[in-house]
Amino acid sequence: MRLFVLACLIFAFSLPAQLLGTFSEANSSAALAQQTKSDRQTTSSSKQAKNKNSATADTQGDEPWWKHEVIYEIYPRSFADAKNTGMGNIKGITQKLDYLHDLGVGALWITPCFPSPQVDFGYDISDFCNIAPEYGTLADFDELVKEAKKRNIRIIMDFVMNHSSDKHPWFVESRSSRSNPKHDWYVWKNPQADGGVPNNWLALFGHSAWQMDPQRKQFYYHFFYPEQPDLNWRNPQVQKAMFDVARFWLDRGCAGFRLDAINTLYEDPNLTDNPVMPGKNAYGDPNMDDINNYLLLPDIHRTLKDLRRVLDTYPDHPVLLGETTAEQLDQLVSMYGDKNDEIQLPMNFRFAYTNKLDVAKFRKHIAEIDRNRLNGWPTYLYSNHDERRHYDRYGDGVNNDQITKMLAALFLTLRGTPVMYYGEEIGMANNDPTRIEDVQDPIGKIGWPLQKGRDGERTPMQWSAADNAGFCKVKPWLPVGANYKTHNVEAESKDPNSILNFYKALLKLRKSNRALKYGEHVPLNDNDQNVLAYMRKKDGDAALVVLNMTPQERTVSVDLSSAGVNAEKAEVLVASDKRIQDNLQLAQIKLPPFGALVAEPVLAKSQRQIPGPLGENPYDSRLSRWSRHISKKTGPYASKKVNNVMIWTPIRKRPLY
Ligand SMILES: [Ca+2]
Repeated sequence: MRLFVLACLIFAFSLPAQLLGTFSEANSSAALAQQTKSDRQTTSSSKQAKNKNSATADTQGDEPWWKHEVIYEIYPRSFADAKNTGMGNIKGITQKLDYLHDLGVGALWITPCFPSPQVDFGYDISDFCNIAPEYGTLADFDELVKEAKKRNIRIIMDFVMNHSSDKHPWFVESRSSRSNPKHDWYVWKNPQADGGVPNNWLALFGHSAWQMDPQRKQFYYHFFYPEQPDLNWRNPQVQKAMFDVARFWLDRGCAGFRLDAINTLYEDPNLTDNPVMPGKNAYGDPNMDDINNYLLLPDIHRTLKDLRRVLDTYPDHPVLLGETTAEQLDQLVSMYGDKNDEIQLPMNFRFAYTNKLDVAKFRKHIAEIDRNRLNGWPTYLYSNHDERRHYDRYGDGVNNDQITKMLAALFLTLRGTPVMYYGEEIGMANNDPTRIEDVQDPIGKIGWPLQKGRDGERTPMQWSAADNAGFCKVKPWLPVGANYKTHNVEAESKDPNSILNFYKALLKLRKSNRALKYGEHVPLNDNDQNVLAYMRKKDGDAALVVLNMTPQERTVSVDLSSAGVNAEKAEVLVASDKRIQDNLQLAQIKLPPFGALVAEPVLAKSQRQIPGPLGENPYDSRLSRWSRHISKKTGPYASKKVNNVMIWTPIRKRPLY
């Protein structure tokens, strides 16, 4: 996705008058833009235009796309319904590509839309190489890839490696006898002497992880539902068959995979019992430490390296985005691979699990992953189809919009790749069922009322204030969120202060601003428990981010000199609130409650520009006007009289450090 703000064409016929000023008042494009700005929007656009120009000169343009594009997760059942069936489909996504392009995201991760009995809403797959009829056809998928590519948007598919549906032909064959060619494609074990289950392992969705098959008179293992038998990854034929699945989608133009539940791929071959902990879980089972079947066994790294080698044979840097819910930092970091040869983007769930605006905690999470021992690229997210929407998780019920904006400013300005969840850009809230009979998600049915399931975060995208939020005209598969009248794409597109337009401004800025794109992360004000501040800096450019995580107005002082930046002022790049004024004094930045500011530190006006060598007169006598051509090539000029002769010099911006 490459949505650039139009560059400001400032070299109009008024330019000569500007150039005839004194040396120190010579005009750079930024200065001209400053003179014409009338409001925050103008400031933002001008700065982005300036930054776009500097991005043009990037020398790091060969970096893989996934370092700089934002990934947007789509739950296809709920995103867009092109057929008015009450549930979303592939054609619906294609129809919304212009919206996604305008938003500024660069890749779509689409959760499973493969043929499936829908026991686990698509994560029980009965054909890995097809599209489910309710979502469309392979032709629809090809059309989506083609149309997305036109808009510089890539498609990432969900890859469920751990298991298939029990209706998949592989499992049907495997369970048919103990001697068929696929008898060892799943994890089969004999009962214990008393007929009991092989060990005490529990399924994530409740009760024993072992299911007796009456035909084979053996148990098969399932980490999730019994309808989702685990594949046996110790069988090389399984690996080959699954890597062929990966090639199938890569050959169709898929830009990579999100690896579902990758931690569950291998189990302890000795079937060691898990330690039992005190108390019971939401399903009434004993609490357990799943160390022997939810463990990053060494085998996983061999498989991931092999998979990465498959991807690396394709052009344009296909990516692996991992559902890596490791509790220990080092487990997470290990997923990059010891030579960065496994998952490029292991998702860091620490933001998703932080439900408090705790400045110290955020600071710690960022530092840990930003300086990880393998120098792996950080990946951040707040919400997804399994996690409650962060609009509610962090919201205080009063300032949810401001809090959502502030959190957006955080993960869209960090060094790393953010993964958005559809609808977060308009402030969609959870809409949890209130009666068990309304629950669609099976875990909500099993675990009610302690576990209400994941329906609440999977409600239809809110496109407008029309019935069913403009998603469809029939009853949608889940009721739309309660705030759809105010929080929808149509309404927020028209409101310059909406969450949506704030996301758009940040998404544009992070592409064009060199410091945000390439800069190192420099934490600031380490002891502040109320305001999170940091800087991104790169080769003379810097961007400052200041986030008020409290409901009180805060005034902070930011000293950049320890990071080698001597600026005393800053200009707003993007701000969450109109009350945040430009021309900021770094010693006294005032932020409203939950205010968010992204600013560019600037030198004092008299220090901003330095003269270059004596230059030619940019006045083009052949054209009898000030040549835009020359000015564009050489930059702005300044003039001064020496011995009554006008001398012209190109000027350039003095680096901040
Ligand atoms: Ca497994």
